[in-house]
Amino acid sequence: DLKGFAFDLDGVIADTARFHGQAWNEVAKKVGTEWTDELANNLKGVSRMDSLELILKAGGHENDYSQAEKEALAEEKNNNYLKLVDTLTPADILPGIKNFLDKLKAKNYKIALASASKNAPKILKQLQLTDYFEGIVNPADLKKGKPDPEIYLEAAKSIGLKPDQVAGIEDAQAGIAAINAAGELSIGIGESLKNADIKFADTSEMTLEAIKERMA
Ligand code: B16
Ligand code: MG
Repeated sequence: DLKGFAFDLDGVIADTARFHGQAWNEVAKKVGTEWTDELANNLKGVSRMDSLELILKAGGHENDYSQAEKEALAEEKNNNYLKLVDTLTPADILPGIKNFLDKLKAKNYKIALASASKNAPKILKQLQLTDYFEGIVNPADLKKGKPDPEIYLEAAKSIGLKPDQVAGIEDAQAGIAAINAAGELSIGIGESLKNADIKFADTSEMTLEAIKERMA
């Protein structure tokens, strides 16, 4: 029986991907990697340092920077990203998400956050959504990122549920893989996602009724 939901943040709750993109684009320019839509897409759900590695690799620069230089680049990206995050308000919550959270709360579903972002608590606060979440996984505690199931297993644990009682909601392919590997019901936002148990074109179409209908 479905008793809880684990939410990804970037791409599900708010469109912070455009801010990540803007901030990484600056880094890409600096290291001499061409910025493409494909590269931007591959960074979804991927941790900060792994994202930097992908950007360096895309331009053939993976051996050009020391660990300290990489950390400085990641910090610079994060500082630029945080300036953009500061502008977020509740008006930036993606369509339908507030209603969906209200509905889940009213029906006593447990709600957890399974975001790879170390900035997730700050973003939830700016969107005024913090109180909906009974469990928030701290990505700093994880050994492996998405597509590893760890973050979704921890999300279920954080709300006291077994994986088969939880549905995970994701916009990234690595996230869907993580949910499936955790043994949870996978809900994908985006028609191009593969292997999602249930898919919606965008967040506005995701309702509890539609999910139940498609589970039956
Ligand atoms: P930070 P999600 C992910 O969030 C983003 O999709 C990804 O692009 C980002 O690199 C990652 O968080 C880490 O974010 O630098 O803020 O720690 O989709 O898992 O909610
Ligand atoms: Mg995401």
